Amino acid sequence: MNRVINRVIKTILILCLMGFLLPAAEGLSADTDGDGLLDDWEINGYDYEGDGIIDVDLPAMGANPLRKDIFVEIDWMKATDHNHKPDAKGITKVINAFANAPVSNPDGSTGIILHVDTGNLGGGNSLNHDIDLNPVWTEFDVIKAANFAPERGPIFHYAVFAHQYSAGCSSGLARGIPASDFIVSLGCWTNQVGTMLEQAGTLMHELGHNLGLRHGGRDHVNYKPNFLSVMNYFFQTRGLYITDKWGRLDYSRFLTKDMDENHLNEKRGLDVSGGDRPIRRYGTRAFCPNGAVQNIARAKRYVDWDCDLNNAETDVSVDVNNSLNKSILTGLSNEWDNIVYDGGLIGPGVEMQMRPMVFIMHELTLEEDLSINPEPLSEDDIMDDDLTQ
Ligand SMILES: [Ca+2]
Ligand SMILES: [Ca+2]
Ligand SMILES: [Ca+2]
Ligand SMILES: [Ca+2]
Ligand SMILES: [Zn+2]
Ligand SMILES: [Zn+2]
Repeated sequence: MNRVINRVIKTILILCLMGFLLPAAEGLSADTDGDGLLDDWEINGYDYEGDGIIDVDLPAMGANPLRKDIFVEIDWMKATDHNHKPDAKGITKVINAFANAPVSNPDGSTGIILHVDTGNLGGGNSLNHDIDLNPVWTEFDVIKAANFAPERGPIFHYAVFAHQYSAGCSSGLARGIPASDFIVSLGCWTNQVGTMLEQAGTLMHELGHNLGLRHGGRDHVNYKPNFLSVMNYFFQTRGLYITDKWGRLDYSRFLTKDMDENHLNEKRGLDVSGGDRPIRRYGTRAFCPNGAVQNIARAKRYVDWDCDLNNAETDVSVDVNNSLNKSILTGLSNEWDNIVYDGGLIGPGVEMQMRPMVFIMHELTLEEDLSINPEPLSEDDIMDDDLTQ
């Protein structure tokens, strides 16, 4: 009884500190920061069965009721000669990408706190090696049932770093858009586990699908030069290009204008609403008319879209995303603003109101990755500082 009273008093105190005028009972079902995790869970912890015992101690894990938090548990397969445990540096890169997100919080801060549990929060662990998850979600669910605490369901995304699935060389798979389960499967990539950057980019790509993001922003159109995001296959395994280096992990944060492939003005480059400043150090990538990928060091102006060594033409026509037709490639507002925090099992009352989900038919394969990235990156090509804007 004392514990319950203490909890109520603590809640009231915190809600008062938060400036709430609502009665505590209403405050308890609120989600002030809009991250899908109720204020009550973030302040008191999450009580799965409603028996007064906290099952997921969110405050101890660093949750903040006034800042957006996303929790991910990762388990990984371990073989005798290789280990799919994600590189800690890659995890840090993804955490930094979310911390730098242009997303505002009720406490006046910006950014999203990404909590990745590879054992540090008591959940992540190694798994027996299975060379092929097949049928993929059937085998995934067997692993999940044995390695993921059900009381974490409304809080944590669950990820398995696996070898391969469905007898193919696909880099990963999210359960849907949005969802709360995903797989990273780089068994066909470098050393059977992928490089740090391949792992980090694919982790952020698949998590992005769980958070409602698509390959082309609002649509599924891939390889748009005006979509600077790890959701674009151009940037999944090497990150964005900025200040002459690869490796910036981000979802699109730019107000890029539409590109009309029938009428491209090379002088304008990547047109961004409000001027060049936000993209002044960014490059991009595009397909040339001969099907080769060109890397463009500075995308803000004078981009030779048709690859004829003249970058100042004002009306050229090129299928820059190699979709085999020429169309208008829609630009995007801040993709970070479109994040869906309560996809899949995340959040309260999920049985009653599961969000509609789109299934993903195809993900980046090794063959497709090699077709756009025939040469591996050297260490010199990759940035070492995450935070340089
Ligand atoms: Ca919340
Ligand atoms: Ca929060
Ligand atoms: Ca686990
Ligand atoms: Ca040209
Ligand atoms: Zn393996
Ligand atoms: Zn994808």
